[in-house]
Amino acid sequence: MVYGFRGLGRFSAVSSSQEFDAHRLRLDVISIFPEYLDPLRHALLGKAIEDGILEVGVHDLRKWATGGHKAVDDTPYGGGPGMVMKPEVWGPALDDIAAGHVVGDELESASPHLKSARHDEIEGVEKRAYEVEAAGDKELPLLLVPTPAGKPFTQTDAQGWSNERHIVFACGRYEGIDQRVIDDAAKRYRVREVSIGDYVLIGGEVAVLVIAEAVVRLIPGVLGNRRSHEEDSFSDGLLEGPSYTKPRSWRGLDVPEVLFSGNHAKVDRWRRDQALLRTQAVRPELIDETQLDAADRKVLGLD
Ligand code: 6GU
Repeated sequence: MVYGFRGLGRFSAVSSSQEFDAHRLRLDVISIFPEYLDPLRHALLGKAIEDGILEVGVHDLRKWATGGHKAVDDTPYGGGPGMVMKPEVWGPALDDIAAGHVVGDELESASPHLKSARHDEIEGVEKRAYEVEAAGDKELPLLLVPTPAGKPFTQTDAQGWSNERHIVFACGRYEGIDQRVIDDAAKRYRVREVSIGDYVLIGGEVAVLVIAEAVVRLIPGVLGNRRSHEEDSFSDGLLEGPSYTKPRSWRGLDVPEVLFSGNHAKVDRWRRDQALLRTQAVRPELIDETQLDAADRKVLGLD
């Protein structure tokens, strides 16, 4: 694993508890391919880390493997192809991370300029475990288990999870994780098995990147402009229509005239029409779930 930085990175000796309280969301990810999670340090998520809104810990499952071969999987009972991830490895990993007994592997922003001294590099400072702050004490952390057999992940989930304080992702590979791990984890977590769509990935890592980005961008302060999520596709149950910028004419293609009218009501109506028509063409099933008024129905050619 090559991270720019390990240990309790952002915390200085003098202000560690203060900075700890400032973060909005702690994400821990357990995976046998921790380097797959490097993109969490980039762009929007890296900025959220830098701003102290987000903390990310990535953990190599193999650290909890025992025995000479450090095996994390075994053959399935009942036969069949593939391998199943072992409960004796996952159980202690999830126990340790729920209890905050894991130090290190925190991801820093990929941006180099804010590097401060490592907490455990400062003289006289003991390495210490991640601690759950007051607000999160009573609520169990949320355990998300990406699997194609899970409940479909939606924008509504992203909105709800953006208010969480501690989310742990358990990335399975191969044919999955022994089901008893998920059942047992319910003692220490609120557990959700989630799918990001009707197709099969090799493992949960890419799903974690998808879910983390969808969740973190909704945390107040991560995106500057509040309206930019109110108008997101799905926020009103419709897909967003087209957008345009300068120049007004490009390669013989003109920006629709209405956008220069200066009439906000007319522009809003046009945008709604475009959203309705695009949704009807691309995702007709979403129209059935949308509140339509007489003007909407007319545009769609209903009635
Ligand atoms: Cl969340 N995980 C895996 N492994 N495959 C998937 C998925 C998740 N969602 C769709 N396919």
